[in-house]
Amino acid sequence: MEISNVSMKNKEEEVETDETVDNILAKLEKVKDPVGDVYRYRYQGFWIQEFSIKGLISLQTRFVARNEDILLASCPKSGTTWLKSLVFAIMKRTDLDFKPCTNDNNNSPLFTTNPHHLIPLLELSSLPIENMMPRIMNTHIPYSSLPPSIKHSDCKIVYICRNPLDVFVSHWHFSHKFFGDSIEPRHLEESFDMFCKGIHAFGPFWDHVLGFWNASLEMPHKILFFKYEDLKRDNVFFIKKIAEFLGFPFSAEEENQGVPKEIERLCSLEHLKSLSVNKTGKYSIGLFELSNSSFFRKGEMGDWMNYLTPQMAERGKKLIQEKFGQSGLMFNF
Ligand code: PAP
Repeated sequence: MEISNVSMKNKEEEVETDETVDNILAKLEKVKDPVGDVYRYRYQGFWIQEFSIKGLISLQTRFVARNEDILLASCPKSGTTWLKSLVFAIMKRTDLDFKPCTNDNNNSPLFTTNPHHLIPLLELSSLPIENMMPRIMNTHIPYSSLPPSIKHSDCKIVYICRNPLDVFVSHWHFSHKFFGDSIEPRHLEESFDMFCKGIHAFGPFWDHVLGFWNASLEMPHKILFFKYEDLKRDNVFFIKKIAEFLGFPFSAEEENQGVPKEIERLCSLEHLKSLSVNKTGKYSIGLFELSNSSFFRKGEMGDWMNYLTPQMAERGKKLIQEKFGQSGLMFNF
């Protein structure tokens, strides 16, 4: 494909590359979302919006992972913001300027910066933060489409997944933030129908999750896979597990000082949500600008019960059983 030499091209030729991407898009199957003026394109087996496909193509051709890199991966609305804050706090905990600390001594950047600004979304910026050591980045790109250097280097991947029905409901609310009053009740049913057909942000959900799940079974040293629900049930246990997996375990002294507990508090939904940066700040996604507050809502397990009809829930559960039944991965309802 012409795009493969993109990094060596001059500015004029890069315009040509953009056109080539547009040519690729023009050939893809696309479906309009029931909510807002959004199209999803089927690219390499997954339903992705235009700006993310452009970012993904650019990544696949330009990005070179390093052995010490850390990649946080997820299907949107599975706990990405939480994971970003936790991994940032874990990895920066010994740096004096970044120490987690409590409100009495609030020198962690998490007090003043939204986690999405601390850890870039690769397909959006295509750039890790170079002066951050190790480089920590995040992606919603499915496992099968990751740049080869991520798969073949020693770079570590931490994947978070969540009950699919809660993911759907969380995404539904997120769409509200974008399109507000233009949403009608029938859109919930239409959106759910599409979700069940696999047409969802970086869907099919089950293919996204199973891609990383299966890879984590093959390469447990490279991919740490866990659930939002488990993280909620025992946050400190997983904070320690993540630290260990990333090669930066807590010392006995740190444990005695209660550092993992401090990180739990710092990164809790209640705490992050209460910070002025997350109440008033802005974040850009593609052509949209949204408030940082859109990333913090309820964070409850089973919130789907408040929105899905019994028929919708039944259909969802059946589908999940069908898609995940053989995998060994279970979701509780
Ligand atoms: P993203 O993929 O667009 O970055 P993501 O952070 O994965 O979004 O999902 C947002 C969900 O995580 C929201 O869930 P809800 O809609 O069911 O409430 C949000 O409330 C939840 N969330 C954000 N931060 C935290 C946190 N620190 N702890 C627990 N849940 C959180």
